[in-house]
Amino acid sequence: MSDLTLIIGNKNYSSWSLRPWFWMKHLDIPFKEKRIPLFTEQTNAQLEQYYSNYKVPVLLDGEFIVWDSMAILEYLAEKFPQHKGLPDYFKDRAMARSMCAEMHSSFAAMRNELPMNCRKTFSSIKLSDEASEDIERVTALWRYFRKRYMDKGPWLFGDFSIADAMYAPVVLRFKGYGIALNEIEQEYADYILSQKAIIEWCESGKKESEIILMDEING
Ligand SMILES: N[C@@H](CCC(=O)N[C@@H](CS)C(=O)NCC(=O)O)C(=O)O
Repeated sequence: MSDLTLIIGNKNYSSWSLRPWFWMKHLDIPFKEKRIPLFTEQTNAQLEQYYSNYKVPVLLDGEFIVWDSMAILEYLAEKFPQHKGLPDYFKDRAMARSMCAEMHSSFAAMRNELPMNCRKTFSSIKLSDEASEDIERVTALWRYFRKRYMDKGPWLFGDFSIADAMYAPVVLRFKGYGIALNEIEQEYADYILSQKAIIEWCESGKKESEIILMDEING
């Protein structure tokens, strides 16, 4: 019997929180959820106890604390080995790790200019060259891996993996800002958007009333 609690930020805005939340919901891993609205006067005091440098997401497994979305996903994959986090073959696993690491360490312009905001939809948006290059790179990655693993299943590496959880928030960014995608990437994005867990997350996000001004972009 596990005693998992996932500490998340605002569902409307917190793209990093969505990664492990999507993983757990999609795989029916039971957990409690504790939402801490970000950038309020109380946020730091509420997050201090988790040793996460005042950031979400944080996973509590009983008294045990894991922070950082990627570390949480890896922890969950090890705790529940029936839900494989990464592909079986070691070279496929290496590629999935490359892709996750790139998501974790790159795409600053895309993140800044397209903050996740489930409430907003834009038909188009003016982007810097850097953000456009980030988008091209992400879509090239999706295209490459979808083509490569197309016959194994609908996810990036055929089966659902940590890579899909890592990139799901990007799908919401692209949808929200009306980023045009080619057929293969659009098919992947639509598949993510059709997932029950993603729909549930977005519905909850839209109902939240907090406004984080720096994440509110005017088209
Ligand atoms: N690398 C961390 C980043 C976590 C992160 O920056 N979370 C944002 C929310 S999406 C946060 O907590 N921001 C609050 C702050 O920076 O004070 C992860 O993947 O979990």
